[in-house]
Amino acid sequence: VSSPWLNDPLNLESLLTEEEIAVRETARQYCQENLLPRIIEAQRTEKFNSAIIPEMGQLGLLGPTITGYGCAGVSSVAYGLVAREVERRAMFFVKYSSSYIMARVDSGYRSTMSVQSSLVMHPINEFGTDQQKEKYLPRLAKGEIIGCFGLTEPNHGSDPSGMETTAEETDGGFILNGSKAWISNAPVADIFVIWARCKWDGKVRGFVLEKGLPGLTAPAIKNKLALRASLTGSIFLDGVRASHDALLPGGSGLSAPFSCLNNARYGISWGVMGALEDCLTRAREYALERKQFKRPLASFQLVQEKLVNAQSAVALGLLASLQVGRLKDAGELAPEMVSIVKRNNCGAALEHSRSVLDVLGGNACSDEYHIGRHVANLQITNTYEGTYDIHTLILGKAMTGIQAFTN
Ligand code: TGC
Ligand code: FAD
Repeated sequence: VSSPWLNDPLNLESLLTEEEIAVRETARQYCQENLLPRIIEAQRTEKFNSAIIPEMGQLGLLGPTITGYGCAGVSSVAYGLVAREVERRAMFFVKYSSSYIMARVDSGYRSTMSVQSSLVMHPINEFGTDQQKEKYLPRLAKGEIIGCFGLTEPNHGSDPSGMETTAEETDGGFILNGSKAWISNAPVADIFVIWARCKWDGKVRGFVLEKGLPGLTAPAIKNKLALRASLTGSIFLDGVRASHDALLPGGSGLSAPFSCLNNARYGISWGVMGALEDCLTRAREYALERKQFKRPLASFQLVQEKLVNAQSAVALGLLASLQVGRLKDAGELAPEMVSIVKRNNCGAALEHSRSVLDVLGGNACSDEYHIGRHVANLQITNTYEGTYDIHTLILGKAMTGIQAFTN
């Protein structure tokens, strides 16, 4: 059973421009042809495929909202649609043997891509000098080099204001000391956007450090339970000497890294809806095929409720992200809008993927059924870029004027 309504119950498609649909189609084709065949092996072996970033670069999927420097200059909605494609199944069906299988991909691939676009290219474009932009953006856009974003530290995750990493000025530039934890792309990064507290005025600033600087190391964190298709690492800065050119001069204070998070959080709100769409499609198909008590699972009311709840969450979540994207492109974005969609969509994706996993019964245990992989990933998408609870408190503060982060 298939119909356009199943894939797009509230006709999101009718709200997209031709250009956005074209970008989405490019991403979809790439994801199905190039990412899909790689995901099971990446999940099992935790091996990062270094071809992926240049492939995405060739298609203009990196830093796509930036104008110039070889970037595509498309809308924030187009960027969101790409994030969704990278995590979701394709809407078209792939004929395989005698049945049709659904194509699907992974939050880990989206993570790799969104760090490059929102957390590395964005701060360089926003806070960098012309020289830094010319030097890094075209190569990042092509995927010739890969970047990472180091904000979180071993002792400071939800509360980056306690940051211990420092930068001090010396004759030839700066010396950085400290460490970062759980940093996507770090083990393979060519450049590191590092946020450090500057000793001369106590303010947080960003620095672009290049791989190979003495004292800079980024070991991988192995044996992760989630996001196994993307690489995550620690970063150690032991008296790293950087030249004056490393400083991103256009932003100081925590608002600089936080403004980068607005972009990435927005993209995640689309991406996780893609992952939930994949879970939903698989659970629905399974429920139609599998029989117990001489009836398809799909005929049981309790199973139908799980599917309906997940479908409604996807349909509403996508429309909310679309609206935030439109406001972003119109220059009318407030960070609280991003908190609403990041919190709502990540929370809903985790809740409903977990619920439809039950439909698989014992097969939930097999990686070939994929939903369990998404559930593990969605636990982390609900955590990084501000946990669900931290976004609750951001919104609680906005609603009441009272901050509830500390006493
Ligand atoms: P607070 O006093 O509220 O704010 C400090 C300054 O920052 C400004 N600000 C923002 N500016 C732009 N956008 C936002 N979203 C902003 N939020 C705050 C604020 O106006 C103020 O500016 P100014 O000029 O007055 O100085 O700061 P706080 O220390 O009380 O922070 C509160 C809190 C909890 C909201 C913040 O610490 C927070 O967001 N915590 C969560 C940390 C987080 O999200 N970390 C993410 C790390 S990166 C990551 O996870 C990447 S995963 C990527 C992947 O693999 O896909
Ligand atoms: P903690 O801050 O210790 O929080 C633990 C729990 O306490 C959470 O449930 C939290 O909601 C709760 N809590 C904390 N404070 C409060 C409070 N005031 N009130 C109520 N509850 C509270 N970071 C980067 O900088 N760059 C990256 O590229 C990056 N990639 C990541 C990739 C992966 C795979 C993972 C797992 C993490 C990544 N992170 C990255 C780090 C991520 O942003 C942090 O894990 C996240 O911000 C939470 O911080 P924490 O892990 O220190 O948890």
